[in-house]
Amino acid sequence: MTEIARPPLRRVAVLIPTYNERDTLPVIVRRVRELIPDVDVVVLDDNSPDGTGEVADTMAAADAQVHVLHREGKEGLGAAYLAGFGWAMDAGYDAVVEMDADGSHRPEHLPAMLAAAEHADAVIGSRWVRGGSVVNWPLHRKALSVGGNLYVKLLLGMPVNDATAGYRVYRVEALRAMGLDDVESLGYCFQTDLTWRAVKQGLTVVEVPITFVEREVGDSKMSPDIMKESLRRITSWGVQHRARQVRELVGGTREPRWHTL
Ligand SMILES: Nc1nc2c(ncn2[C@@H]2O[C@H](COP(=O)(O)OP(=O)(O)OP(=O)(O)O)[C@@H](O)[C@H]2O)c(=O)[nH]1
Ligand SMILES: [Mg+2]
Repeated sequence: MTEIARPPLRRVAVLIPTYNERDTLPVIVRRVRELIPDVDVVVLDDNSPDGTGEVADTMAAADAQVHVLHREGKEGLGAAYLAGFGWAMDAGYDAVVEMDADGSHRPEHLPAMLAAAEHADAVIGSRWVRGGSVVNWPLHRKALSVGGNLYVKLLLGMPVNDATAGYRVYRVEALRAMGLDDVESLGYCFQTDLTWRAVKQGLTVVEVPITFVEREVGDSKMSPDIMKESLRRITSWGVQHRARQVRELVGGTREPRWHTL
């Protein structure tokens, strides 16, 4: 069980990873800045061929609270976020927010999520708790998300309903406690990976209901490889976790560290 101090959140950075989001990015940045003027925005661009990086530079030149991290090429969501976390820690932020560029993560939910983060180490904007919902998702996307979360729960037994969600707040002290040096997850599996690390550390993870709205413009970056990576890694963590539980049960050393199924 890791107890970390939770001073009031003063400096918050909203991290927005982008790959070919030149049409969506200006809209989301403007909405964040208008709705929650105190928070800063950091765009994490993987050298998008469509010129998203230059669009971000133009916004940063006009607004001192908008920053851009230019990365060399497409290395996946996980790598972009790890770079963003490091940048935000060095710059002295108290917390970071993970937010997609495509409008799926509505800034209107952020005040409630930040309020929850005053008393939590990590906050997940959750589609699958009471009050949460998804708008404009075809049935197969819903099935994938519900099925994926069910699989995560069965294997890892985490008390989290939307472990794959990408709209989050982390206190920087929580990120430090989670030990992110050996994170290998590249794609969206990164989200489950970090949830698992937070739960294993005994950190307080809170879910706040959100309405997730499917993107209307731009292309999805979801791919079969990203899904395969999730399946492979989650299965491997689950097998290790369940084997450890069996060993503890047989050896009589089991201690209830967190609620498990
Ligand atoms: N920097 C960076 N950003 C990425 C990468 N892959 C995806 N993203 C960004 O991560 C966010 C989520 O990606 P989406 O394509 O919207 O994924 P999704 O929400 O699962 O798919 P849709 O439902 O179709 O929108 C977007 O802001 C993307 O631009 C990457 O390799 N590098
Ligand atoms: Mg999306």
